[in-house]
Amino acid sequence: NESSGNDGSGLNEITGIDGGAGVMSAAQNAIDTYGLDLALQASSGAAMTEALGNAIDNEEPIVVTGWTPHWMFTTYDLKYLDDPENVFGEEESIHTFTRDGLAEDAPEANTVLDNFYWSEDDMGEVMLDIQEGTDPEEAAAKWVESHQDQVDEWTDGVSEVDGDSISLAYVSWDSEIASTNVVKNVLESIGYNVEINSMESAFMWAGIANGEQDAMVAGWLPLTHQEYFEDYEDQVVDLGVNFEGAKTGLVVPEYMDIDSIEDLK
Ligand code: PBE
Repeated sequence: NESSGNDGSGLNEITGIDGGAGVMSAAQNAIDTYGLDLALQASSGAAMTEALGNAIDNEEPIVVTGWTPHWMFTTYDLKYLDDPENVFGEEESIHTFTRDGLAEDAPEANTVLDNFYWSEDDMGEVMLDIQEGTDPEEAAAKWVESHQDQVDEWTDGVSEVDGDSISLAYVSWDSEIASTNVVKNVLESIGYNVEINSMESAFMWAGIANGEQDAMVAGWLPLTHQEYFEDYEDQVVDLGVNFEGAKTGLVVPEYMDIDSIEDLK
């Protein structure tokens, strides 16, 4: 019967995302640390959520590399598996980074990037809208329009520019699609010509470090992007936290009869 594997016994893989994601290194660590007989399957954020949706439709067992903020916790009944060995770390923050020199070259953008800060509800609103089919640019515009007071604080005292170019690097994770599009919209509202460039995690970090990209709002610290951060620490500018209370881990549907990563052994 279909649900017989919901104690985890029938599982042979962890459904992962893109290989460069920090949560993938952490998942591999979990496999090693807990001695799990599971293969870590790389794919993409979109393929992972599709597999999750399909499994839930059939009440089948599945374990995915998950993170918060993410719309999947709004759409589905899910739980993080306990992580007694603390492989996935504690709550994290998302930081904004720029290339060296952006503050001098584009002080107006730098101020907005520095001021950018929002909550789980804020990001959740944009993510869910995109998930329900709204184009990311349009979802961002809608959010900005309905949170004008908050956005005004990010642009407070900033003068307009005349079509100066700025590039934002990001990875196509649902959370970062949302944040990057919102920041793009706000920078455009003060006159910037903004290009957003989707790429793999390693290129995002390297692009900021070598100055090919101006900024990103997708640095997960202290753990998820620790290795990237250590590689590039001296070549990037950390503008600080734009989101608090982020988290990563192994996630399963609520109907599964397991509560801990140890139960996957
Ligand atoms: N994530 C979402 C990323 C950071 C943002 C958790 C998938 C990662 O694992 O690198």
